[in-house]
Amino acid sequence: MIACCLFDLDGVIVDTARYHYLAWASLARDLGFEFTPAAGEATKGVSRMASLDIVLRAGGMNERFSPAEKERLAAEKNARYLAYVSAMTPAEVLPGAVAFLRDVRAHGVLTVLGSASKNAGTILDRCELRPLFDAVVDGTGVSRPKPDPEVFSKGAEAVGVRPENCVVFEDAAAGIEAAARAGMRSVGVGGSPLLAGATMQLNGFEGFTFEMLCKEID
Ligand code: B16
Ligand code: MG
Repeated sequence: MIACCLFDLDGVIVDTARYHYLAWASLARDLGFEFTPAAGEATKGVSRMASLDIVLRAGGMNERFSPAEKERLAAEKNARYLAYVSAMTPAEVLPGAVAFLRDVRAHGVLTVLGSASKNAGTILDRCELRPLFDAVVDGTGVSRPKPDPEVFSKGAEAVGVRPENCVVFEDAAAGIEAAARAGMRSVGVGGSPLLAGATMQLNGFEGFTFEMLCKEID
């Protein structure tokens, strides 16, 4: 029985990955190196400070900065990211996501957001998505990043549903691992071969229904 669907945000509901990438790439350029889109893949689903380490390692300068300097660099990247995010509109919600969220809720199933992002609240507001979630757990409320299961365990607790009755929708390998460690089934969204560990795969939400989900994994 499925009683709750938990959704990652970036890469599942909205495509903010390109904004994260553009902000990291401009920071790298200021530091004197190119941060390629291929290298940017490794930052998906990963916390802000862990992403910074990935970027600095790509430029061979991870050892160069003190913790305080790293905080400043992360804040600078976030300011650049927020410049993109603050201009987002509901048109940027990924195709079929709103229809699927509504369909899930019409079946009496709870919906929860489980994101690593500290900016999730801003994105939900800009894209008018808040009314579609019964609970929101994001980077401001968790201390251990994915693949730790904390974000999804807290999400299920917030709505009082047992892990075995939860399904997680994720676009990052770290998120699929977090779901498994939380004792939940998962849907790998986006078709990446890195999501092979998910219970099922889905290219995108267009045309996908709660009934199809149940038929596939329940
Ligand atoms: P912020 P998700 C994640 O969001 C992003 O995929 C990842 O690239 C980003 O570093 C992380 O949020 C932290 O974001 O800097 O906004 O706190 O996929 O878990 O929704
Ligand atoms: Mg994601």
